Amino acid sequence: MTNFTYSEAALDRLRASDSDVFNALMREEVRQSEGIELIPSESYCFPEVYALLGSVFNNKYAEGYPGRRYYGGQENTDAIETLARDRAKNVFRAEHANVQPLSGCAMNEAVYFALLQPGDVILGMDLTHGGHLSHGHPVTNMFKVFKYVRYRTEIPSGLIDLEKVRQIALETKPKLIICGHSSYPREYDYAGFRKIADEVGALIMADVSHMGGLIAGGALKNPLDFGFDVMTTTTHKSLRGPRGGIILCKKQHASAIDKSVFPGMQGGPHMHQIAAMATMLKLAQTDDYKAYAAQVLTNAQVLAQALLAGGAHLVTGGTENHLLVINTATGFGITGDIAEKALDKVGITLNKNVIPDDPNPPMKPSGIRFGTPAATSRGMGEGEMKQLANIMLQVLRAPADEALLAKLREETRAMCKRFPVPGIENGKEARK
Ligand code: DSN
Repeated sequence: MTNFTYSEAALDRLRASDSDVFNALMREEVRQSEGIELIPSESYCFPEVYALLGSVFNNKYAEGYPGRRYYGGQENTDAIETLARDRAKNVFRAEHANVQPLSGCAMNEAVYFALLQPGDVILGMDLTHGGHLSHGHPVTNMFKVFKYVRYRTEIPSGLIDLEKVRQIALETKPKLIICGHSSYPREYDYAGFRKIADEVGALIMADVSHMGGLIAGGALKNPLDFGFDVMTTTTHKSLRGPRGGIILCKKQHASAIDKSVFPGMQGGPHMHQIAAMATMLKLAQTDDYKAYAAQVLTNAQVLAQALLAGGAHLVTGGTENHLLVINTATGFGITGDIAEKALDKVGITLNKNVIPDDPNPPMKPSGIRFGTPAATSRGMGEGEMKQLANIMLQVLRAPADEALLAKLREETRAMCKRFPVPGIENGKEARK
């Protein structure tokens, strides 16, 4: 075995002791290698990340923060957490960084509890218009604690009307306003949101989980440059790191944020995750990374133009970031679930998605959502995006044509062979 992702000895042990899980792992490597990943919140982590996630840092308890821990033996954990915090501050031009959140929802919840009291009003984007679950959806636990109010996008433009956001803020007097989304294909007007927050005396936070890597690479605007109080980002999406979250904030919020994460929300931090974050944040400062971030946006533009030319109806008419939402119901007469399944058959993975004011239910919505970080991180460029759009259009026009789908599956497989997934280049061949 010459694969880079896991140590050979550990893998041999796994094969011997649990062939069920070993085989699932091998199948997943093949699935990821031979298909084109377009889920916009996914990407392929740097190979170095696998090395650290599979490392002895997994074994260490480290409650507390560098220099103030509750257990001994912290000389190396202190070193990596300090590196991760300093690099995060440097990459995002932040006054303070907390790198301990285990993942996205816990990260945002820690911010709410740090800055607010139960019952306070939070203004965030409606999930059915592109917002995120952790910004106050009624099914979440946070909905029982805080009072969430929502802004929406306009129909038919699909864009946020800032004056409407201002009116909601004036009426509801939020203590915190959130910019952030999971399916809004446009840049936010951070300066405009900051002005509204100032007018109503609210704190302002941006959850840039989808775009963290694009901000780090200088391809998109950084909310912290607009005086935001807090910015959160997960680390496993466009950033290409381990699963996890980072909270960046002004110095005045540092102590409240740190206490809210530990001991408020969590116990022992996942030090293997933090080690991998530290390395990811070093790699995020390279010229290669800047080129990757710029290419993610270029690829999204090329994909958008080719799909528009082929008759696709894009929500907002295009994209300014890494993601696209297509109304498949109006453009192709099929719901998003049918599109998702047909595309899956040709090796293109994306997700069905509601469109703003969707007349259809979430499991049979009117659209699909997809993006370019993963394909870009394996080296695909403009030519591949045009080819991809062409394949997608054929599938969307004839989702039940099994012979066509089988032919297109071979085309995507051939394309994937030319662009190995970082870190599992030799996986399949090596283990035959
Ligand atoms: N599940 C992620 C997304 O797809 O947007 C966010 O948590």
